[in-house]
Amino acid sequence: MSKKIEAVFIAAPFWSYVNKETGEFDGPAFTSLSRILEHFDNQGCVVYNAHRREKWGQAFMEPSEFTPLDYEQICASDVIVALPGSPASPGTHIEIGWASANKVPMVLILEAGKEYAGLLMGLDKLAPVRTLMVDGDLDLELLDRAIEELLLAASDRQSST
Ligand code: 5HM
Repeated sequence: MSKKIEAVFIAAPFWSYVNKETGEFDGPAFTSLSRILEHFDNQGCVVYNAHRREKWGQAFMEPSEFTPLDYEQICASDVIVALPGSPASPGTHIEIGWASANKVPMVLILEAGKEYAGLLMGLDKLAPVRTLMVDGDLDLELLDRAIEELLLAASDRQSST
């Protein structure tokens, strides 16, 4: 039987997607991120996400506020879905480090044909990580399946200790 997710954290590039002159958030990034957020909203779980919390850049929090908050929310999540960005989002890479160090199950979403840090590609060797290579729209069924596998593996690990 599949385990229900109670809380998910969605990490993705933020600062670089906000136009500093107009304050507008990047249109295509808004569409693809909103699709992921709504997917988890529809599952009835708690969805932690800075972009929505900070009104897509209209209400940026201070680093002294969002840094401990993001860390706590990642550690309180059953799973983190992370889009590291290429060019790399510095904040998302820090969050990926926090999640992997705390063994929070994680799905990495990478875009085909883009360059990523070698450390991302090897992360599944030290933490519960599944990587989805995406060409076009993210397949939400594949995302759910990756999460299900991660949670199943995590509960197997727990029951064997
Ligand atoms: O460096 P960048 O802004 O791309 O980092 C994005 C990640 O940092 C997001 O996943 C978000 O959780 C966090 N973040 C935040 O919580 C980032 C910013 C802006 O730098 C912010 N709040 N205001």
